[in-house]
Amino acid sequence: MSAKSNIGLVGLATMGANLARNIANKGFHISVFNRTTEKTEKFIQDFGKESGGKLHGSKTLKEFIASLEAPRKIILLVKAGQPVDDMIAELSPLLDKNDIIIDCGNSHFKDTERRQNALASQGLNFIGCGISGGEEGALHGPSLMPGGSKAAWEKIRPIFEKVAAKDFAGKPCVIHIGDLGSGHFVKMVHNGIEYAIMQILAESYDILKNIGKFTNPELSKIFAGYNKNSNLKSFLIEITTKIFNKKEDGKFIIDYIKDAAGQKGTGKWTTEIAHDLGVYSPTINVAVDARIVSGDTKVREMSQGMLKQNITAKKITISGKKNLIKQVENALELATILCYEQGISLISKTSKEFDWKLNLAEITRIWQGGCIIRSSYLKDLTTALNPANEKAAMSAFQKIMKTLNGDKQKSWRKLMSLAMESGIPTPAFYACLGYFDSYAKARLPQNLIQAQRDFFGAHGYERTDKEGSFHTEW
Ligand code: 2AM
Repeated sequence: MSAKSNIGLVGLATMGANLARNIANKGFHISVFNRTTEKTEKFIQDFGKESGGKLHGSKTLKEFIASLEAPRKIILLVKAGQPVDDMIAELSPLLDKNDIIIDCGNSHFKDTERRQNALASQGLNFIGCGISGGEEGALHGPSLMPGGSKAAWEKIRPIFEKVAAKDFAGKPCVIHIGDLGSGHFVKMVHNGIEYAIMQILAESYDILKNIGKFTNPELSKIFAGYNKNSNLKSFLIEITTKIFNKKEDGKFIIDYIKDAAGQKGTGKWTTEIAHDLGVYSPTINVAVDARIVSGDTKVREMSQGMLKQNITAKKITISGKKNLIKQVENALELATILCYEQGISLISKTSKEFDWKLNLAEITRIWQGGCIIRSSYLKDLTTALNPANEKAAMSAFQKIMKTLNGDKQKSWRKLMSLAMESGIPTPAFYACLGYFDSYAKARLPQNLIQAQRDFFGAHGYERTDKEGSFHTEW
């Protein structure tokens, strides 16, 4: 190759390989490097032709660095954690001032800030870029959430804007999120919302399967119906309809998948920062817990015989089944809105705390395409969060409030009673309703907690009828 590549990428696992192909398909020359050289060779063998000669494999890091135009732009897609630090340590001595490393892995935003500081002292730029959309997104257009130096962003912008998915209006699903670790932070909260929505979908499945007695093909049809609702139409529901229909060797795969859900940490990190900053995000907390208990298989198997659910099973009628489908739809619709709300509140509070000045409307806009939580509801949410058009924002906000406050809420409450009576655990649905009910009350019962704290620890309390701090000899 005579001319130099526009960008480089290190790490050719599925996400890295697909992102590299996407970049080449968009017309950019890209050099790739992988620790295990055979993977690089196979990658070029498999996809070099499709790229029209735009993918260039390097056997050594030196060769890789030499193949890149200045300032060098290097995407890292190696395993999160120590491998990122290892790669940075190997790369940085070979780089020149103003070169840019872009970590597209799921790194903790505090790690990103540590790396940014370390590299800044060497005159190097480090961008922490969240990427969502899974393998398909990486290949055809992900949602990209880069954070770090604005000047460095401007250098990668032409490539990233071409590579990203498109929003509802056809604009790229990427913006400069903000300074420091804000890009990885926003991606982390995106994943927190993803955890919450996936959990309410799993609980909906449980209710429909075990109370409604619906079969897998029926479940697929029900979820396809939900996907016609403009507040629910989403990637997650779309894939759910496909999952229920998928057979292997004549068997529905869903019935044979073990129920222990995996997690890589972004959900837990979201709950940690929410607790640190005092942001109420109960559904994200519960979703993380639900994965934990799902993995506690042995204990559940042991306790199943001991813990007897004292319930009277009711037979469901045809009209009861129809009603149940609607109730679950209503519950899902309102709970989903509240899942997004919890994530947005966390981003908003963190932005203020760290003085990041994040643009909430733009953040939800870039989630409209490519990413796992893309959903048609994000159109209204983006409009509601955009202060630039006050009238439209107010109208979108009122529309959302009307949905939350209307008859669907009553239907959701009835469903929760039914789930409780039937012994179906729906902690994420309860958490969403608890979130709503807590904010719907100007006065909560924690006056009692304050009294108890003062009783046993003389912690003092404030009063509603006079100023100051008080203590009672109880
Ligand atoms: P490998 O193919 O040589 O294992 C996901 O694991 C990607 O991260 C893979 O491309 C993997 O390279 C790479 N990776 C994991 N640990 C790494 C490390 N310590 N240094 C460099 N690359 C690493």
